[in-house]
Amino acid sequence: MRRPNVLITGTPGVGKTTLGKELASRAGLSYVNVGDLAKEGELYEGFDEEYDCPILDEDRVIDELEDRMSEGGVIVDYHGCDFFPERWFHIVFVLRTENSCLYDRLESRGYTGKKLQDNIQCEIFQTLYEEAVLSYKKEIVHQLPSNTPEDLERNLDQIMQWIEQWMKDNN
Ligand code: DAT
Repeated sequence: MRRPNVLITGTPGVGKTTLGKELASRAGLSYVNVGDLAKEGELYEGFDEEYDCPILDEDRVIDELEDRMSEGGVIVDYHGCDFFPERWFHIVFVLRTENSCLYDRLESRGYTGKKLQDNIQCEIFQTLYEEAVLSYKKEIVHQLPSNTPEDLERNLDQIMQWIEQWMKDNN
């Protein structure tokens, strides 16, 4: 049976992991957190002193995932989306969170100073949404509000419906 690949992207803290894991469990799809994958496989190509974080080796991430993606049925979670092959994804969701809400989430994650401010700006400037519409066909890119537990449930229901319909149409 063919199954779709779903990309969940957005600024850190918008709720990608929370949504992605629950969606994978409800839909019976597999879940890949690209940040964790990189950490486990040390898929890095240097260190960014300014942001105090390792630099992702995008080519190795792609090599690592290629076989799984071509099988289908994978939910990918990452705060970036322009380096994945466009053909991988059948649908792209960009989660969006209001600034004050995102600020609280990132602060409680221990973000401070420049890192905190840069992530808030990233959300204000819709950086990930713009990256998504430049990288994928506009028709497959959808923004979803991710502020409250009610938003989470609504997003889960909507994506589940989309997945079920996709499976009917493609099998
Ligand atoms: P991300 O993977 O985008 O970095 P996360 O899933 O780790 O984000 O969520 C960050 C925090 O926000 C975490 O404490 C769970 C909470 N959260 C996620 N989605 C939410 C929602 N729709 N409503 C309220 N809190 C949410």
